[in-house]
This record gives sequence, structure tokens and C-alpha cells, in this order.
Amino acid sequence: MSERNQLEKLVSISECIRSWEPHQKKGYDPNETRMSDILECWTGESGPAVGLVGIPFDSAVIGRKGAKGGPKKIRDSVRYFKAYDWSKDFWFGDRKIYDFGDIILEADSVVESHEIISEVINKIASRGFTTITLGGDHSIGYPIVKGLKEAYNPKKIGLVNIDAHLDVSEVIDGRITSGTPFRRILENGLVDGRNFVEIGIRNFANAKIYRKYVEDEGGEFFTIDNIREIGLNQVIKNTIEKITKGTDLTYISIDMDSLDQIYAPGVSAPTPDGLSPYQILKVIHEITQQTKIIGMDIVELNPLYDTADTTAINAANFLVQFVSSYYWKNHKK
Ligand SMILES: [Mn+2]
Repeated sequence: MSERNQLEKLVSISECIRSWEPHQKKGYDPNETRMSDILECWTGESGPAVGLVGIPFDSAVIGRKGAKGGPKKIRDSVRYFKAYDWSKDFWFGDRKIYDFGDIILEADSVVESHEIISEVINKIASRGFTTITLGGDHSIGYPIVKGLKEAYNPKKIGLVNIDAHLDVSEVIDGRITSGTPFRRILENGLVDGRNFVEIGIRNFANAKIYRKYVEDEGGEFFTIDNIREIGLNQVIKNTIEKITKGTDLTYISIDMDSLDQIYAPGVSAPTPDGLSPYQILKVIHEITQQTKIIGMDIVELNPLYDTADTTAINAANFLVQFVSSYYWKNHKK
């Protein structure tokens, strides 16, 4: 049985299908390498490398449904980018992003779906891949980190959530939602609260009791105002100190609603006065360079509300930045 079949037997992963327009296909201009050229269907390879998986799941979303269309839209949008990082004069067209396809979740139960997600992420990480997961609503943050924790146990993970919202809501009457993932991560001991940081928190988008919860757990958050006051470099420095203190590994979760609404109309819960693309790109780059990162997710892109693919292309840009920063770090070694 092939490696691919072995993984598919465990879980339901869709076929990896690429349909590029002729001018987007490899070799159209042999002088340049597009990101779509290095995004390849996984056929049994092992890491170290970047492994991509999509989770078209929005059953737990609070707000506007449609985030299940996220993985396809983000994959489609990588075609706009080249595998050359001007800022580092770094060509990475000889590296790969191995695409495991989408996890097809037919289970009605959020809990069951989450179990499947954890299992897949565990398998992919256990094969040596640094994971990029495309959501999907933010509820998947919990099973992703659970799967990673299982793959890397007993190593400790520090966690950054880039988000307008704290997402530490209580699970009330069994309702697991896109607002509950980080509380579940902390409550289940997957990450110590003292190694948890949230960046991009909005002024009028959270409850007092949840702010207190993060504080009581020893976590840290940086609001948009905090970033203006102390500057992004200081925020990044403090974040890295906190997520690496006593830990072995780090992980980043990106909720697209952390971006200002002008850059990200296509999200489940839009809010104004948010982060700029540059600020998020910088956080991704610095954390990838300065810590031992094991993965990143990009969630809450809702194509139904996007305009001119603005949000999707920003999401793809975050993916490209992560891939470039990851391979740059290994390239320098
Ligand atoms: Mn969120």
C-alpha cells in the first residue's frame, strides 16, 4: 500500500487536483518560478519540508458562514506570487510545498470532525512536515494544536494567535465555536498560558471576563493601540520572549479578521482599525527566523464576502511569506 493510501485510509483526504490556466502553468516563462509551480501534490515524500492541508469546515463559525471555501481560494491565489524573495535576494523555486489536499469532513458533530483533524495533523507532522493548514473557521485551532502536541510530545509548544478576538470563550451547553479554540488549548494543557500571546486584539470586540481569563492564565495580548504605543518591533520582541520561555517549539495561528477590514472584507467577523499586511508579514518572518516553528494556520477567510479576492490574496501572501522564511532559515544553516 502506498504511503498516500495509508494516510487516506486513516482519514478522508480529497484528491489533490490542480487546474491552472495555460499562462499559469510551469514553463510558460522559464525564467521565473511561480508559487503555483512549487505547490505539488504529496505522493508519499517525507520532510523536512512544508506540508499543506486544507480544512473546508465552517460548522462552528460565529458570524457569517462561508469559510469552508477558504482552502480553495487561498490555493488559487498563490498563482499571483513568485518563488523569489526580493527582500533577501532568495530564490526558492527548487523547494516544494507538498499539498495533502483537503480533509473532507462529513460528520455533523464538531467533536468528531475535530478528532479527525487532530489525527491528520499528527500524521503529517510525524512525517517531518512543518504544517500549513488552511481553514475553515477558527474552531480548528484546537484540533490542529492537539495533533501537533501529540506528534511532538513531550516537547512544549509556545503559541501566537494573530486575531481581532481573544477566542477564549467558554464552551456553554456543549457549543464549541470559532470563539472557543484557545481556551480549550489552555484548559487541556496543550500550551501553558504563560507561553500564549495574542496580537491584534480590537477595542470593541471582546468581553471583560475573557480578558481576565487570559491574564489569569498568565497569557499576554497586544491590542492595536499597544502596537501604536510601543511599536511593532517591541511587540515582536516581547512575544518571542514569552513563547520561547521554557518551550521547545512554536506555532502561529492567523485569523484573517486580524487584518483591518479594508484589507480583509472577506472574513466571518469583520472589524475596522486592525493590522496591516506588513505587520503580519513581519511577525511571521521574525518568529520563523528566531524560533523553532512547527506550523502555521490561516483561518476565517470567507470568499462569499470577499471583494476582488483582496482577502484571499492577502492570505496567500502570508502563506508565501511563511514558506520563504522557513526555507531561508534552513538555507542559511
Ligand atoms: Mn479567531
